[in-house]
Amino acid sequence: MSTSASKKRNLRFGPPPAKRLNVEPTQKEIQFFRDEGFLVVDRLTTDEEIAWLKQIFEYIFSDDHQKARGNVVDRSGTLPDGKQPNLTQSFYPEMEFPELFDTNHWRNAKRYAAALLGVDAGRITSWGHMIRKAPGGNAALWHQDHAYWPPEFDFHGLGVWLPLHDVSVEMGCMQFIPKSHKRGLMKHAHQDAPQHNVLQVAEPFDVASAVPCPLKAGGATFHYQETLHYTAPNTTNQPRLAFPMEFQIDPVRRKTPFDMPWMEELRAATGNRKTLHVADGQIREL
Ligand SMILES: O=C(O)CCC(=O)C(=O)O
Repeated sequence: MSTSASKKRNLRFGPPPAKRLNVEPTQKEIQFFRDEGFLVVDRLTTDEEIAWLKQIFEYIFSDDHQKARGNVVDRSGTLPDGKQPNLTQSFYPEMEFPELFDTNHWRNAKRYAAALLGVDAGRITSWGHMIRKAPGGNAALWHQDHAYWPPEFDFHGLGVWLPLHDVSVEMGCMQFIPKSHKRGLMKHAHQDAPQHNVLQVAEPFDVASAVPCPLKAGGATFHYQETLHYTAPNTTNQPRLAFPMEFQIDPVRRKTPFDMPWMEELRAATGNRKTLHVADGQIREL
């Protein structure tokens, strides 16, 4: 990504801090990811950059931004009247803040993604989302990311999950089922009304094998697109702020779509049959 576009803009929170951090995976980390389907990296970005990212995050979830752009979605499911959502998500912050591509976080995550996926970095694009789990916020139930993607395409990608502070199990850090990525796409079901599009896996697996991955600020986890993962309800009195990004090669159309009845239920419930793909801030219909 070019940085010149963001330099010409009037940046609300200024450019990312100048301090550079370059990290790349060791052979041992690459092998671990391929065997187990996930990886914990203690340092992907700097404390200074985390503080800068946090300002963007808090602005995106603020009432002012919500009134102006209205793009924060409630992932808490069907709430009784008047109850405030406790799990909210905002998609594609990089479209409004392309300076997110000028960060240590993005450069390092992309370098890791290319090595872990075993593809040239030039073939990889990315998109992000931000998830705010307020105190009392729900669990993200066990799922594979691939279950959210259109059945008509093959994907090869991973998620990198960056919390904007230290994160514990009780706050909702990531947890993974080792080797679950080797099971391929598993059956999923809607946890709530299909239009809310909140999925959980609907096949047996060994939940006792789950590996919780608490992190210090600046660290991140990586998981393959078919790795089962979960975050617990936030039982602390602090909101949990996470900035996950997906790194993928271009989707490839399949001869026969995957069997994903939950996707048909979503399409029927919303009437939306478009398959949109976001790649480095550019949106296109597949
Ligand atoms: O942040 C969360 O609670 C869930 C995140 C997640 O499922 C993901 O990034 O793939």
